[in-house]
Amino acid sequence: MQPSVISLILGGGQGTRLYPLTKSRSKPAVPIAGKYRLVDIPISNCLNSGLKRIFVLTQYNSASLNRHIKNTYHFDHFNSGFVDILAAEQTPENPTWYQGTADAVRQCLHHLEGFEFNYVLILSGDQLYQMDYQLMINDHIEKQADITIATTPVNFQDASSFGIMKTDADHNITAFVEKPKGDAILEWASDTGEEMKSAGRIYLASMGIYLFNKDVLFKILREDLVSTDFGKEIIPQAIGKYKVVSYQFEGYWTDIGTVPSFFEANLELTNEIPKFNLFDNERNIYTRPRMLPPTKISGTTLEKTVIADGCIIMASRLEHTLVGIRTRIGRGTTLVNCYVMGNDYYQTLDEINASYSKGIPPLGIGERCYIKNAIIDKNCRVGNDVRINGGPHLADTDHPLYTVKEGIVVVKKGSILPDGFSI
Ligand code: ADQ
Ligand code: ADP
Repeated sequence: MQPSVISLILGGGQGTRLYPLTKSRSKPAVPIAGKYRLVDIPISNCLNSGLKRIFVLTQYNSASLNRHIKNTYHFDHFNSGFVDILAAEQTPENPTWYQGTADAVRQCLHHLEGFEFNYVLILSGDQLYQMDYQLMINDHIEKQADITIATTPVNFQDASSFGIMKTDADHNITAFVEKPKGDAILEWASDTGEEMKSAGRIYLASMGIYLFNKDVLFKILREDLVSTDFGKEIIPQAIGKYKVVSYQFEGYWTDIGTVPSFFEANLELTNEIPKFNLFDNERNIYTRPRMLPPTKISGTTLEKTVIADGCIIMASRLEHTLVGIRTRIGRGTTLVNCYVMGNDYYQTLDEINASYSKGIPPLGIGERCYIKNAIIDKNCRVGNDVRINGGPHLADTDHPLYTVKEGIVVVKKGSILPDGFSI
């Protein structure tokens, strides 16, 4: 019999690092790879690992997340699978929102009590990777661990963004520090093997993926009502008290919790052999089946470009660009290093003509535009002759229609950029 596991996906706090993509939606609902949502990644990993009881913990019970989960993840009557959203709720015992990752899990424990399970798998909602959690679960059982943390070797530069640990020869974690800074990192080098060492990846980082024995998790979170975070408090305090083990993962894994990392991970999918494989017979990434028509392209030169379903593309050139569902791009337009998220619906020809007559561009990107280094969120109306030239020369800004973060221009959802607009 398979071990009995409940999966909890941490869907995000305020989502400030992904702002403005999280301005009107919760983080798990942010669209990635042209047709998926962030939350589809951990959910698909769970389903592909045979784990079908999944809760998504989120602060904002946004309509689009609800709709996405409801329309996508259906299980038949013959199995006990479900994907349920647990939004932060005020109760007499908990008058506040989730104060951090551990607090989010603590506040949800009462929802788990009616289920039978032995292990709780805690996952981040903002990472891009494909992982068979069953291998981690088997390792946890074999090593008789109380807590297992998935780990990956990182270099000096990245080490300050992660929980870094040391292990003994049996992979027991002997010390853990959350996001060490500066020279303090140097003390945390580990023997990660010759291959990793030659790439400079000598620091063992937590992937923020935790497997707990049920009793241990309940005990820790109910005895200590003060700690709010796994990385800062719960994990460091558990070392020495419990058997905390490292499970080293060697595959592609990247954190996509910030605008630059999100942008880079999406555009990486346009490479000839992307590190994240969407073209896999065994490991599907699931999402909402939308029954969209095939994409139509005319007169466009395409270079390293991925185009989702239901688009109408007349552009002259798309380069290193990811185009999301239902996108319309007009003649003479060039996009370079762009992620266009697409639209939620089509306009009829009458609606498009009515838009023009009111001087409002229709949904999509107009004619003769030049757009570089940008994310265009959903349902934007970009007029003709619009010029966006993102890059390090632009200072970080938050304009009503767009933001700039580290040179990446993010046009906010539903923005209208009139003809000739320039950034
Ligand atoms: P971070 O990713 O910086 O580090 P955190 O911001 O706490 O940690 O987020 C972890 C996950 O929980 C994210 O998916 C986030 O969206 C979600 N989350 C945060 N606050 C939440 C809340 N209040 N309610 C619901 N979900 C929430 C963590 C670990 C590090 C580890 C990195 C790996 O602390 O040790 O190295 O993950 O990415
Ligand atoms: P996705 O198709 O990416 O999964 P959503 O789950 O947000 O996106 O669904 C598309 C949304 O667009 C739905 O809320 C739908 O009601 C909305 N929508 C459809 N047609 C229109 C329209 N003509 N005007 C405004 N919104 C629309």
